[in-house]
Amino acid sequence: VNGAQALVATATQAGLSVCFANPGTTEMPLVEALDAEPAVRPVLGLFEGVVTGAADGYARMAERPAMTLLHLGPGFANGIANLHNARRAGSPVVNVVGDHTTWHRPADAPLTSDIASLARPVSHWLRENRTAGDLPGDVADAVAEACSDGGRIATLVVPADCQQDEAGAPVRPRSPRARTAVPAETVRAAAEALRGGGPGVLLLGASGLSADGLRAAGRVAAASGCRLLCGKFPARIERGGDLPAVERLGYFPEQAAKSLSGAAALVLAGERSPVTFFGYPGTPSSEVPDGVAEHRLAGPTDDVVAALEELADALGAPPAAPAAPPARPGPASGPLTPATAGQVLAALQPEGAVVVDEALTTSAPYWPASAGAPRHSVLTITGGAIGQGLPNAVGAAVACPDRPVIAYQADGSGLYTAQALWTMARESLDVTVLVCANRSYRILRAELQRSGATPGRASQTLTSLSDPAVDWVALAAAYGVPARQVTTAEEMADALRTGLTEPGPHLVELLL
Ligand SMILES: Cc1ncc(C[n+]2csc(CCOP(=O)(O)OP(=O)(O)O)c2C)c(N)n1
Ligand SMILES: [Mg+2]
Repeated sequence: VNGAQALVATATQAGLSVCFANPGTTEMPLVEALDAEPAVRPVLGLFEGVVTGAADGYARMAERPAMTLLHLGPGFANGIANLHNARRAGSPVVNVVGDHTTWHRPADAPLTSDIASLARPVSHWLRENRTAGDLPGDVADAVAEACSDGGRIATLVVPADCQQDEAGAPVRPRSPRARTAVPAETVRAAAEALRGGGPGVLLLGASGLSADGLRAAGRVAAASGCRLLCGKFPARIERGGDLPAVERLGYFPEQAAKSLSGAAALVLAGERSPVTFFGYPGTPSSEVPDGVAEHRLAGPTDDVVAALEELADALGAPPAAPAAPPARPGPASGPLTPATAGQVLAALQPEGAVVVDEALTTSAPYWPASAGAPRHSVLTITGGAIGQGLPNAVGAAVACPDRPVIAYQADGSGLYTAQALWTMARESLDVTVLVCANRSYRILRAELQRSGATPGRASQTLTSLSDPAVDWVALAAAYGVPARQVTTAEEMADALRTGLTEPGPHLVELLL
């Protein structure tokens, strides 16, 4: 077997079954090796941001890594923004980056670059493979690293000759490091803090937002009276049905302050201590109000679920009881606004839906409206690098072929990685894309307004998406996705029902 065949066999044995790819000449031996391995599904992305964002969405839903296949430094660089989101999400991802044949590097051919320097900031683990003989072991290490601590980004650079040369046999899977157990005294301290008398807040993140984590958190809330919150942009949260409802920390500093005000104790369970999204003059970075005692029960890479269960036990909480779901909104009518659009989606999303929320300024009213929807998962833009939504939806649909995926998608952000629509069509993915066409970078206008600036020509030009307006129906059609534009809540409901009923991808342009 050559290096490429040993790489694919080693990865397959370790449980990888999907390769999101945009290959070039230096990856051709790997493409040939995939030809001979039916257990791995090859999925083409037409831009590397689609490839890496799909791997992130896949990892969040499958809870195991996909492989990405990327072309040298420039190909990797195109995928960095969504690897940044994946790193922030704690998603397991195995990047395989082809490089020039080792003896060709000194020739400084056009595609030569410093791949390691590009990869390091978004990779928890990075290795440059040197020989075909090392390759199976390097791959086994990469997969184990990606699966460690709940999820990490592992990047392996593989020269073309190492893919072609004779390698040894594939290597058996290596054990990942488990999430770190939380010490008993840390649990005791958190219990003490929540028992302390004043109102408590339990701020949940990472695996604390899984169904098991939420049920344990519900027990903690029942025993202590604390409120349940999650961070601004959770990687994945289970919601709806009989799960305890969780408030989401507000985006702007004053909204976050409101969420946390009045708390006597703040216990972090899988979430970092909250900070403002940007540095606003006169506003401290930390969002923890003065006088609130902060306790870290568990960090994102810890075993948050076990820590929450132990905390509930320490508080003497009874076993988890199903929460009474809040009311689900009825149908909306009239013009489309963030409120009516969110209401329509919350009213119609089916049981088991995966909602990828990159709707930015349109999505706020959707969150409370959907608390009473049937059980579903929500994925959000963890690292703030826009262009995550459509690729995440691709990956989620590949990971969960039996669940409907709904991409609630802001228009400007959607245009960063619109090529993902083609992959949805190519792979017949069951995704309904709801594009929130406000035809502007609306959030940037809000930020400009907050800063007190008087908008001038540049502010207008650099935040407008009209003139010409993007024709999403034509754009979707060009990528092979049937689409429709709607202007009222009733039309949106009709188009959403069609998208959810018919197989394959659909796009609905919501004219807001
Ligand atoms: C990779 C990247 N580039 C640029 C930005 C800056 N940015 C943040 S939001 C935004 C525009 C968002 O507009 P849209 O997606 O239409 O959402 P809306 O604000 O209209 O709801 C931009 C350009 C970013 N966050 N990430
Ligand atoms: Mg917009």
